[in-house]
Amino acid sequence: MNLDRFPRHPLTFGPTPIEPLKRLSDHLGGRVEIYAKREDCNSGLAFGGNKVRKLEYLIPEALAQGCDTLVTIGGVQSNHTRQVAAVAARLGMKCVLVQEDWVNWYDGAYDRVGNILLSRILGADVRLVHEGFGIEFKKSWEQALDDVKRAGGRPYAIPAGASDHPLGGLGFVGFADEVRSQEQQLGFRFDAIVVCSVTGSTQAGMVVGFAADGRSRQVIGIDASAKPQQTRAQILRIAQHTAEMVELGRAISDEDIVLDTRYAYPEYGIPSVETLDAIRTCARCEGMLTDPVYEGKSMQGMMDLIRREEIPPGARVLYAHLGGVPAINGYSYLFRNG
Ligand code: 5PA
Repeated sequence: MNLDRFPRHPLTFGPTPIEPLKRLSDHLGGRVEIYAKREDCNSGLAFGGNKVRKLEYLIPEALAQGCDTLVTIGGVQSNHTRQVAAVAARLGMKCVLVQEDWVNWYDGAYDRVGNILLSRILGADVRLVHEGFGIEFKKSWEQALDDVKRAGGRPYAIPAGASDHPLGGLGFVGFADEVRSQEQQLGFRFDAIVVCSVTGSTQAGMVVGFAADGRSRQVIGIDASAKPQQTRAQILRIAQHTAEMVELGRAISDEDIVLDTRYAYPEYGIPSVETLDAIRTCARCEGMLTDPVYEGKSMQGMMDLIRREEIPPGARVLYAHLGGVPAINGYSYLFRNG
């Protein structure tokens, strides 16, 4: 496998820490050891998160092509768009963000707090578009790219979640390499890696990276899209393409992908009672915050898999914390009593 031949523009602090979640492990019966890898603390760029790690591999291409404007898309409370806005600011580029109505949530300040607030402060041109959830290429995004071109700019096109892009899977191949060297220091290997999936390149990169030592099926994706067929197909497609790019040495097939579809209910962007319980439990055991859209659902999934012993006693579990906490400001009513 060869990741080093791809140029990387450093935007993160470096390898992210792995820390034990001792009190959460005890709370769940003490039969498994839970650790968290803190991608949520990976960068000083507007709170960081999983997209910054992916963008490290896209930005060299944007710079090489002489682009002056990053153009991307997400929901109103997208973490991805906020991270693209911060990266554009750091690089002295312009940024156009298409923010669609991906989530049926009507908190009064939803489009003024959290991620979208930060993106506006970061100087992005934020465009609200009334279209529903979908991880495919959207007309609104293509329109924004055309607008930049017509105005004489040079746009660099970043699809939703920086996923369906030839370089989108590389960042999380690097994540797996990083975990492997941290495992050497820790003196053990993780039996399961839990990751939240929506646009798919986070899990796809991990699947390829962990396939290198036979652990693709130990990457447990927790779907948060509530459209799991689309997400699963996208994970597979990105993983297959990424495996070829990094010369994994074997093809990735559908059997390499584990995507648990039990926790995305009631729909994308809306937490269930169980999601809220998981957010509170993790916060109160560990002081570690998760959000109602993504990490709250993967936290809920991990806790349930441990309780059901589908993650068996004795296992060491790595929870990939991918960021996303700023969105919690858009859900304040749910937490008005804590
Ligand atoms: C997101 C995505 P993937 O999209 O790579 O599958 O990652 C899922 C995910 N956790 C997990 C957090 C905190 C995330 O932000 N966010 C999207 C966004 O627009 O923010 C791409 C959907």
